[in-house]
Amino acid sequence: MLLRALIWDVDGTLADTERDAHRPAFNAAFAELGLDWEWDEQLYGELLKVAGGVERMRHYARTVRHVDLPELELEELLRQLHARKTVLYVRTVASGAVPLRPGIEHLLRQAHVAGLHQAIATTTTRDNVDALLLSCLGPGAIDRFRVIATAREASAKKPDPAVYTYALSALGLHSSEVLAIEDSRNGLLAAHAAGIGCVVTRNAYTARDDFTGAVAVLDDLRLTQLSDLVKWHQARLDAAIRR
Ligand code: XBP
Ligand code: MG
Repeated sequence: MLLRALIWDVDGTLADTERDAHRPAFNAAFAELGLDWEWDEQLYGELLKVAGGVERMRHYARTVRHVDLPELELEELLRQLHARKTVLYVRTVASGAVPLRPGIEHLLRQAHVAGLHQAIATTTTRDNVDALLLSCLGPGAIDRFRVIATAREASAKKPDPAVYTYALSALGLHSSEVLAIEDSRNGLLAAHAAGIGCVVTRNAYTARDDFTGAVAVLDDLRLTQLSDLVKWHQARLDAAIRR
């Protein structure tokens, strides 16, 4: 099967958003709502094992801070915190503070020139994706992606495959015609559970994750060409046929 589309993860893959954009936005929202919660860089790295901002805060509240609010009250607090955190995150990204990771822009361009479809599959919030694409790639960038699948389209977060199965059906493609690009074990597991091969571009938070089964594991994509992605995709399909 020919490679017909690339499906990009966002946080940690397109840009290093977590430590210096999501994390401070969570902390600022906590402070604004009068909470004494604060996530330092190390703690945040541990909390990243829980995908999804609301889910991450819920996990922290219940299992680290032992918050014993009734469920409805906690959910309302989390809703308010997350709405505010999203506003603060979008503001940071819109200021231009978060660049794309090395190699991303040229791969996006090569894929576009080669006629591949581009899609996004992320657990983050749609406003965050729009802000990042606009800030890093300019007006019109959003239209370069045929499908943008976010927490809005798939409420079950990675490693659940829901966001990938949504992206596949919106693209109208089979899993053997696409390649995912991810930075984390949760992302890799989500892609695999949807039957999709996955290239991993690690970052400081995910460098020690277990990426068994990835078609390639790299520290960044600065030296990666579209021809490499095509080659890895084909090698995966050939290996599947031999099995
Ligand atoms: C990363 C996530 C998100 C972000 C925070 O998603 O798990 O939860 O950390 O964003 P991905 P929200 O790697 O799939 O892009 O607060 O909007 O959830
Ligand atoms: Mg990610």
